[in-house]
Amino acid sequence: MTTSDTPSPASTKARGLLLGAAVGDALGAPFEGRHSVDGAQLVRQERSAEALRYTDDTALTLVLARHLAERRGMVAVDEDTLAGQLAREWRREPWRGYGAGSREVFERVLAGTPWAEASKVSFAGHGSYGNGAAMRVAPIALVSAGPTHAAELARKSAVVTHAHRHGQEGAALQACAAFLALSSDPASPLNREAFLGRLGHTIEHTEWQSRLDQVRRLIGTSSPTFAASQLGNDATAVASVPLAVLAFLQYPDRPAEAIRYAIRAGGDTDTIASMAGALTAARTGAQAIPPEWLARLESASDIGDLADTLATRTPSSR
Ligand code: R7I
Ligand code: MG
Ligand code: MG
Repeated sequence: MTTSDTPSPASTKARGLLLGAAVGDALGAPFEGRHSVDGAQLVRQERSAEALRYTDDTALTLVLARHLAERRGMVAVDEDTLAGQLAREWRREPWRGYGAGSREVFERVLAGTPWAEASKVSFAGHGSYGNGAAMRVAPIALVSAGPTHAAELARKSAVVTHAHRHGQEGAALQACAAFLALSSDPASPLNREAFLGRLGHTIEHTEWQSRLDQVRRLIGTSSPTFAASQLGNDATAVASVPLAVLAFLQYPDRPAEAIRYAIRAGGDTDTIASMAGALTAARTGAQAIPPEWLARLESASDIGDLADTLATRTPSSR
């Protein structure tokens, strides 16, 4: 906050990024795993007076955000420290709906196995290509000097749990997208073509390039369920991060609509809505998130304070 208590633009955007992630996660959580979600079900969830509880997506996003906030003046991501912090968060609140592969990694890390070994044990020894590294990565954008740097830091933060290349590339794509969203000017229309071009330039893997081409073709009229049928909507990185990017590109100036689009697509609703919410509200700022959602969100005030701390952090050079 500034001295006059008016949030600075950087604070408003940082708050948007973290609160957008948390509120998307919490709104999407009850629908995780559904084939699709109809409008009436979503309206009931939106109008309920119940508290919005977040899941593992936000719990680990906050761990990474605190990790970055603590490391002012140091290398932005320290893998050994981060692996322990993530694992301890799982042990503190294991009921938040963690993926099986991540649970296995955390158990081993807490038992003393180095993360480089622990992260390779699951899935027949090649490690996870789940979306667990992408779902937590958005705060990296707040300390990055540019989109390539965001992707590099994202891969460093991902490798401690996701040894498979696709798990890491998913995180790199989401972090790069978050950086671009955060640094875009909400007063001017988003240049979607330039946005996708920059993502494609940073994430070079051919599988991801073809997903970005599909996203480009789906922008416009495609319904959430059709988009999910083309891009996937499950808990793997390659079949979830592109759909979140599409939700953002459909509604870059309306976080609530981007979150609704992601949830209506079904599948991994908490995670895809969380990633879409982080991107959209990083561009617009937190004031564009419906205040009645934030009023119901668990720990919203603490999340906002953490965002303020990160907003004052200058980009890391490493
Ligand atoms: O990546 P991860 O932490 O999962 C995050 C998801 C989000 O939806 C959260 O909301 C939470 O519900 O979990 O956990 P992993 O178990 O490593 O990966 C997620 C899922 O991706 C796995 O449960 C598998 O279904 C799938 N998956 C794989 N399937 C086959 N082979 C990930 N890696 C593989 C693989 O190598
Ligand atoms: Mg979850
Ligand atoms: Mg999920």
